[in-house]
Amino acid sequence: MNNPSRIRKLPNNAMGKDYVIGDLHGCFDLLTQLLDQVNFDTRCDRLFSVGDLIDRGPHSLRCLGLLNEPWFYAVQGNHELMMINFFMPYLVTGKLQTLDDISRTGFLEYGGDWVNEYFQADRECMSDAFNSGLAMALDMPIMLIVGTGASRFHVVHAELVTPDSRHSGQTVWLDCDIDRWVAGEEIATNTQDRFFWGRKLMRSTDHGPVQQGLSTTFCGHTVAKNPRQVLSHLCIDTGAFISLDAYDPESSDYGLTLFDVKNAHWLKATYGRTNVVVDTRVESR
Ligand SMILES: [Mn+2]
Repeated sequence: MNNPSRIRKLPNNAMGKDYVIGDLHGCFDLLTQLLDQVNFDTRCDRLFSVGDLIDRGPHSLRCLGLLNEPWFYAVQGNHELMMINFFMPYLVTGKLQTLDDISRTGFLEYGGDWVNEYFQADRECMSDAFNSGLAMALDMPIMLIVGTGASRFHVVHAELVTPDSRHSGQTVWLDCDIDRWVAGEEIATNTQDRFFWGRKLMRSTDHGPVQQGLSTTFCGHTVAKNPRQVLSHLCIDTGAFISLDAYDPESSDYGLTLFDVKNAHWLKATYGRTNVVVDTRVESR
């Protein structure tokens, strides 16, 4: 799956502000709340997403529709990847007899069952609205590089950890590695897998020494109550969909996090709470 164009480069934002949003998972209304709170200006501000727009929450297709907006930039998450793999036979043939997971991708079990609503059994296909969402998901990059020099930052779904860190002594990929991929060097499959699925950094307390040379890298994928930083990775998945869980006594500690890149502060919106929590603390390990 080598395709260097799947790393997208964007210039600095000279006009407005840049924000990064954690795993949306269909929680469109929490996003609206956050954008209202910061007076997000669609004419000059930009919103970057760490991926996983879909599954588990109530408005997956609306979240995918954000990809139509000129101010919205998202990387593919493992949930988009699972959806694409699930629908791959359909993408090839254009026909869909059932929604059974014949390729065993796990997509329906891990929150993808919302797609049932858009399955048109009589036409043996998905609805047009769904098809356009799926087409946009296919076109998402796997990494964003935003800005240059000191203001450069990256967006990736899970992590930029090297697969052979134990032997090479290099834990994370550096800006110079990423620049080589942009220039056309092949990205190995086991490297790309970690962009989508890796949890080494966020789960580990023994992550090796800090390595200079990796710009701030926003990621999601691994849930905790608040944003936290490990090496140059800043994980902002704070479990938006968990705040929907009425049976979890701690559900209101979770929510959707919006990170203001320049001012390094963040806001969290939670189902069941009317106020948006504003905070600056980022746990660092
Ligand atoms: Mn996720």
